[in-house]
Parts: sequence; C-alpha cells; structure tokens
Amino acid sequence: MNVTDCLFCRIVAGEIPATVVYETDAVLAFRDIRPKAPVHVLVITKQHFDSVVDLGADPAAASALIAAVGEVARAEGIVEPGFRTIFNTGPDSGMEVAHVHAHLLAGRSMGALAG
Ligand code: DGP
Repeated sequence: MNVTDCLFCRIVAGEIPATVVYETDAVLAFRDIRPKAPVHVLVITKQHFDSVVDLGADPAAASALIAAVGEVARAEGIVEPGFRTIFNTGPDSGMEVAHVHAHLLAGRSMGALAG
C-alpha cells in the first residue's frame, strides 16, 4: 500500500485529527471513532506495517507496540478488571484499516470468545 493513502499514517502525520491518549517516538494510541465499548483505544506503530503478520518481522516495533498496550491499559485504569486486545488481519476478520493496530476494549464484560 502507498502509505500516503493509509488513514492511520495520515493520523500519525497529523493530517487527520484524533483523540490521542499516548504517544512515543514509535507508537501512537488514540480513541476509536466508533467505540464498541466504554473504553476503545487503538494502539498503532508510527511506522506502517500492513498487519501484525508484517509487524512480526520487526521485533523492536513489535515490542514497542506491546509495551504501549500495557502503558495505555495502566493509564486508562483498565488493567483490573481487565480488557480485551484484538488484532484484526485480512478480510475475514473485518479489518477495515490495513495499518497494524491493537484494539483495547474495556469497561464492560466481554464474555468468553469461545467455550
Ligand atoms: P479494524 O476493523 O480492525 O481495521 O479497525 C479499524 C478501526 O478504526 C475501527 O474500529 C474504526 C476505526 N476508525 C476508522 N476510521 C477512523 C478515524 O478516522 N479515526 C479514528 N479515531 N478511528 C477510526
């Protein structure tokens, strides 16, 4: 993908506004525009990766993203009673924006994924 066409790259560049809750040199976290839970934050790498599959090839970026998930969870006060983290990949997942992002969902009971 041409990153200039990428919505989340445009948020990183400041071309599209977002409610930023956490930022480092490597990552950005902002509130989802269509929240599916009382707390719904997206954590992205500033560098463009199409998905978590591609992110895995860059351990430093992957580590920065996971560290940011923890920092955002602490800052949002959702470590207890808990939160759900989702990485969508590809059309079957419903992925809408092909720039790696972790969804953090909290503030209501999510229920079990399976079982
Ligand atoms: P996914 O389906 O995993 O690709 O999730 C993409 C999420 O991005 C979806 O929950 C809605 C959110 N989203 C889409 N456009 C915008 C936007 O312009 N700003 C913000 N903050 N979130 C957006």
